[in-house]
Amino acid sequence: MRRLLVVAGLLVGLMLVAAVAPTSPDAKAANGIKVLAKSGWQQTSLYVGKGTKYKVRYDAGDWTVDYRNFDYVGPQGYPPSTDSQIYQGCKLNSNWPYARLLGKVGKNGPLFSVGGKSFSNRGDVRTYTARKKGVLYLRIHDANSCLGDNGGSISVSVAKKRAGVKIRLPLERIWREPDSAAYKNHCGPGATQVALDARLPAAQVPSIDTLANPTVPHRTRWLSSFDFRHLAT
Ligand SMILES: [Ca+2]
Repeated sequence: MRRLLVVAGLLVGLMLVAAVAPTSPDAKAANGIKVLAKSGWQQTSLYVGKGTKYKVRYDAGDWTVDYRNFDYVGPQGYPPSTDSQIYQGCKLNSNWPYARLLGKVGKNGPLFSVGGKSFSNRGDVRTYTARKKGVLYLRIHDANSCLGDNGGSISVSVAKKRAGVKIRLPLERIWREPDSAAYKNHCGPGATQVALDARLPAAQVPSIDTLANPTVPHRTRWLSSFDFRHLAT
């Protein structure tokens, strides 16, 4: 009998573990945004609130601030040896090289450098926290009056991070289960909700829709260890 209870307990724990997930990765994502070298500030579809975390990923492309005289480069812009050969009168900020990918949040938001050492290879991602609310704009580092001889484009993806499910777990912070198919959650979000309901105040039990959210990772995978600490508020 005791053994049965232990097994039942493990199963319930498993369903719970397998189905509640922390935060869904991206609530909203926009892929394939093409930032043109010949245009100034270009509005993206990403609107962020103050304090919102969002990320930008370099997908493809290169550009130049002078197609007749200078190479095409990625969002990091020109290396100092090249940058120093370019007439300096078209810079928005002398600290950054030409052809650097720049961003701002809101029409009058402060400029920031997106491209750089950590944002120069395809697939590179940079994460930001918005200091104020607004739409994300992107552009090449080259003044508006100097865009005529530019060429190329940089493609990026932008995504906002969702706040996610926040619950306070009264007991364990980490649950460990055998790494076995026997512990996979076959019961679905309803069973998970029941298991959560047994150990949390009603107000903290996530809805079935939340639990069934297909963007939530680990939902159907069996757990060798699942860390709940990042769920705790
Ligand atoms: Ca130019």
